[in-house]
Amino acid sequence: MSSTRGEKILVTGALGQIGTDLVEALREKNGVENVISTDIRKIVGHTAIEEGPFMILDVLDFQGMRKICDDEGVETIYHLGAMLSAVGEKDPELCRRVNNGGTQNVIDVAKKSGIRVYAPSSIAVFGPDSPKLAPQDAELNPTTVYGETKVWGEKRARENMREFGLDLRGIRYPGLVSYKAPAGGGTTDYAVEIFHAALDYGHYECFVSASTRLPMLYMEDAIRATQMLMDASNGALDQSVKSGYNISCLSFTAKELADAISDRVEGFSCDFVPDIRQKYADSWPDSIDGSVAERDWGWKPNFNLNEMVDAMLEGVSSN
Ligand code: VAH
Repeated sequence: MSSTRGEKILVTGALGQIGTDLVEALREKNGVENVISTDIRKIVGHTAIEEGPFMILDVLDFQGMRKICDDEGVETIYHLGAMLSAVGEKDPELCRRVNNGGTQNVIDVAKKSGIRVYAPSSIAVFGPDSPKLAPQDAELNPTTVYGETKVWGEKRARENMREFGLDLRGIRYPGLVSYKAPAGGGTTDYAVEIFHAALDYGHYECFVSASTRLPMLYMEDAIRATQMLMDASNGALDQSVKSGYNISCLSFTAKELADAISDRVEGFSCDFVPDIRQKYADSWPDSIDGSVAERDWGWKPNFNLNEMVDAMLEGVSSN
């Protein structure tokens, strides 16, 4: 890895909710020209395209991925290209093909060229049999296909780390709340949509119940956690969990979020009309034990619920 000029980085799924924020942060740290954003489609006017190098890349295109990495001298891949829980449940076979196939391609390209990898996992790895405060080391019996693919990815990463010395790191992201890009077909998308609805219409019909409590995190914290993990020395990390670190995060109910918005947006109202996504949310823990990540690489979140709501309302208003 380079020491001064910044790393040469490839980002898959760069136009999505996480990618939009992560590409900005990586370009600020490593230099715009060192961060190649890629996605399966183009979005005209997207910052990741307008402000630096972009290429079309399908994560299932192994040869195409390898060619870009060879031609550009890529040192690190941030692999974000995947299908999330709600869209994954609509087409389970495609979800497995994209999520597992994409991760396998990234692993195969990376281990051939000594490339480091960041590949996020998710709190969706936990199933209904997990304690509601999910420990780092738990039985992982997810009931969504998306969750299955994340368990598969963590396991494949561990196998390739043992057999080939691959350096792949990942965080079990909770629901992520951001304003720079729309959420992309997940169950936690309600926590993003509600802000736009509050400011545009003064009302939101929430697709999970008022009492639904989930682990959540403001995107600025998620990006900082990602960079802290990737900057940590490998020796500091627990090799048995580094492909899927739990991290301390927020835990709030849909009603608590709606109430916090109502306190700030005059006349805002929210109805709770659960749909099929309630089933996915109910299978996940309420909160996360992030003590191992705190021990290994010092992770603590900055934003509490009120600070997140203030930042989101300001960001949505100005964006
Ligand atoms: C989803 N945002 O809702 C994702 C997340 C915890 C779930 O990984 O599918």
